[in-house]
Amino acid sequence: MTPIMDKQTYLKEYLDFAIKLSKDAGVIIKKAIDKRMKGGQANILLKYDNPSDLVTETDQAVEQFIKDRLTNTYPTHRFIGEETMAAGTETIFTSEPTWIVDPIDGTTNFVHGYPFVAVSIGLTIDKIPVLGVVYNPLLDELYSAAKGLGAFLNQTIPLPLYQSPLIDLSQCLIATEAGSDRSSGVLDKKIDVIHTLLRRTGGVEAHSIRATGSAALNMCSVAKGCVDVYWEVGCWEWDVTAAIVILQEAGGIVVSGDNQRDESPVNIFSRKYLAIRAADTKSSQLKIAHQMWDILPDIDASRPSVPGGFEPLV
Ligand code: 2AM
Ligand code: CA
Repeated sequence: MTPIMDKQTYLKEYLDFAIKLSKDAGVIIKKAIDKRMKGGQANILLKYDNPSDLVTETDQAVEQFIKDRLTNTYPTHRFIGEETMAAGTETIFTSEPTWIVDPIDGTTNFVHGYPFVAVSIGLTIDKIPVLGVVYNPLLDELYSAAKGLGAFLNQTIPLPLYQSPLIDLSQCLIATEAGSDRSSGVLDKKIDVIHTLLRRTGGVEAHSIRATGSAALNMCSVAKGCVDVYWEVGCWEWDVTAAIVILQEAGGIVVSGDNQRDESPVNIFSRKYLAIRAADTKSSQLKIAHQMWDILPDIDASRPSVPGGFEPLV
């Protein structure tokens, strides 16, 4: 970054770089899936010895590929990545430009060939998410955004695709996930929420529930406007940072997915996310958030502390 460049010019440079990087990473992911679907092995490992939390050698290879290119191109920038953290590196968050990367979001889908798999590349500057690229190489769908530059599908189609008033939670299509923490203290509460959302008697009787298996792609569906609400507890900053920028640039909001009723933009490290699609008024988005908060329980999703702390988005 040269000092004479204005903010939007260097964001555009970073965005072009991240789009190219996501596509090159997508080629590796696609090749690995094609090989697997022809009988090849995925070499599945269990993360943290958890049979519901899978990682493959492709996750690790793609993260290394992305990290190497980032380090070569922007040696002063910082990096937070899922597999790097899983290997024991401490997450340190500073005001420096920080790339937050999930090489494969939707690893369980990758293992099964279910086509909701994405590489997710986000960037924070001054601790604020400012850029996001989410690329699904199986469906060849690329979502991208940078702060102030808008959000796009496949670089040319402005998001959201669909827009209509947000009326009431009962008229919403809501994405959520089982997640990889299957302890009863977590899973039972999530299932209770889904039951309340669907149930007629004493419940919300919302239009329905969806789950793609990828936090990034769930949030991009909200950015598209084909899903109204996405709630998840348990995923991580690399699953959502890129998609948060895409959704915000598409007119949506992301607030905390716990029951504290905090209307400010979510802490990316909180592991609890509630995303609401674009609507004609902010108050209609907040109405839906409060309707969700009315039914959300307190679910434990603790994490190691993040040195450097967190400052809210603006
Ligand atoms: P992954 O495919 O990179 O593991 C599914 O709920 C989505 O959340 C996926 O995006 C998955 O990412 C992510 N995820 C990772 N760990 C999770 C956890 N402990 N609970 C819930 N979701 C998690
Ligand atoms: Ca992942």
